[in-house]
Amino acid sequence: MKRILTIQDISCFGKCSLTVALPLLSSMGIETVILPTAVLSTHTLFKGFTCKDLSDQLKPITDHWKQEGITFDAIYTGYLGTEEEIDTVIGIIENFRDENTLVFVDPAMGDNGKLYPAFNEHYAKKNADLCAVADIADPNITEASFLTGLPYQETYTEDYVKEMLTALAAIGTKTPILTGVSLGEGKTGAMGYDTEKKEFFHYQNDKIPAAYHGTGDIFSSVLAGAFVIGLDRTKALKIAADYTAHTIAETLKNPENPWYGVDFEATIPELVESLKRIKE
Ligand code: PXL
Repeated sequence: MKRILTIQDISCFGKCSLTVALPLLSSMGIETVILPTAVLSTHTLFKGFTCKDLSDQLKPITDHWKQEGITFDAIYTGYLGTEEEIDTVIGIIENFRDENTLVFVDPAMGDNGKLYPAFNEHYAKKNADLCAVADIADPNITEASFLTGLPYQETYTEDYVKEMLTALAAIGTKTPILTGVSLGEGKTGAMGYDTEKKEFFHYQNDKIPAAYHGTGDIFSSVLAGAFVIGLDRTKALKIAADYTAHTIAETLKNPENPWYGVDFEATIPELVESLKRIKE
């Protein structure tokens, strides 16, 4: 069984980061080791959230793993808290990576042209150091614009997306994948750039007219998992994008329609089924 380490916060309530990554990766048949960077009462889009930073625990925990000889097929990072923490996480990656380790970075820090409340531009720029050591990094357009310094655009051409991907590659990411990319009316999906083969690739499905919090974490968790189990990039993008779209559609049917996160629990059986089909 493949083993992944995921490093992100625990938002106790709110369906994001570790409370999403752990069940999704486990359901994909991957042993999932967690390293919580902080414990928050809710994610930061609620007012008055509490936050206990766990940065000082990261080194003792990972030192213990080293002593035990624990290794990982992949390391997947998500929402982190501070610039110092980014440096600590880069150190952990360097300490545990070998030539076969897949390093997947979701530089989760903003959406819709804005940073999340806990962050400033300096923190955003610091995330470029983390993307520089990534095999795959999957920012949305907002995050990519803070990482590269290119202007954020709500409406854009395919050339803009390619320029953004080229700028992300220049930071050092081997395969940047830009998420939330629409390449046509009523469509959404992702586009990536393979720096080794010098090839762009993309996947689009129908856009569902609804926006929920936490969908980025769902997409990243399934995409990271898909790469870990060895799917090629076309299948990996398809399964992550289709699962996210399907989950949003199911959430829309829920009369309570929670704004704070999607009903990914309801769609896990379909994820497992579609994984079986796509592997055949
Ligand atoms: O979904 C990304 C995320 C993860 N963790 C925390 C957040 C957010 C987005 O707001 O606040 C704590």
